[in-house]
Amino acid sequence: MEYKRPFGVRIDENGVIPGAKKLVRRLSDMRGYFYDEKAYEELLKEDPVVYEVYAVEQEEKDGDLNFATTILYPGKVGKEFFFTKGHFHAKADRAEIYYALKGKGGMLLQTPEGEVEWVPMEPGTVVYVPPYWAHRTVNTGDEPFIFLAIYPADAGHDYGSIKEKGFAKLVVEENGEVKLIDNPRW
Ligand code: M6P
Ligand code: ZN
Repeated sequence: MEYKRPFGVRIDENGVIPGAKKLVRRLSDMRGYFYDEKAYEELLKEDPVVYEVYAVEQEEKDGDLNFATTILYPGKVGKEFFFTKGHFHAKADRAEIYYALKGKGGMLLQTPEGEVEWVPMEPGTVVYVPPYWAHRTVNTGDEPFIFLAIYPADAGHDYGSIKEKGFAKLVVEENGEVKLIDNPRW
């Protein structure tokens, strides 16, 4: 049998994994995701980077694992905090683990029926994403929110329904506080 080789990598202080595949998501890559369309068009003139992902991925085989860091920048569209697109897994029963490294934020999770959970995250927080739950991370602070995710190599991403309707809750700032409010579009 031909064995794959083990390795170790060090995540640097900015959340970068050396040698990993880099993905950049700008605001223009997220049309339709934020509630306040006017604020979206306004900020689009600057088209800021919303987040970057450094992924170390294996072939999509049962039993193997991928891992990735995400650097989610601070910012808001209107009163809604910057977030990652969010997804179900293409193989919906695949779970995932997140480990917060830097900054402040949280995870929005949602079942296919629209039941929502919010899990606050700070450095050291481990979040268990159970099978079947869609997941999106949100930066509620004013510095980059950086975390590591570990997920089955065959999990895949299913963006479909989240892209259309979003999550049932929006994470917003109101009077200087972080609040979860109903998504009027849901
Ligand atoms: C984490 C993992 C990745 C995911 C990334 C960005 O690093 O869950 O699989 O791609 O976050 O999230 P999204 O794909 O929803 O934009
Ligand atoms: Zn995932």
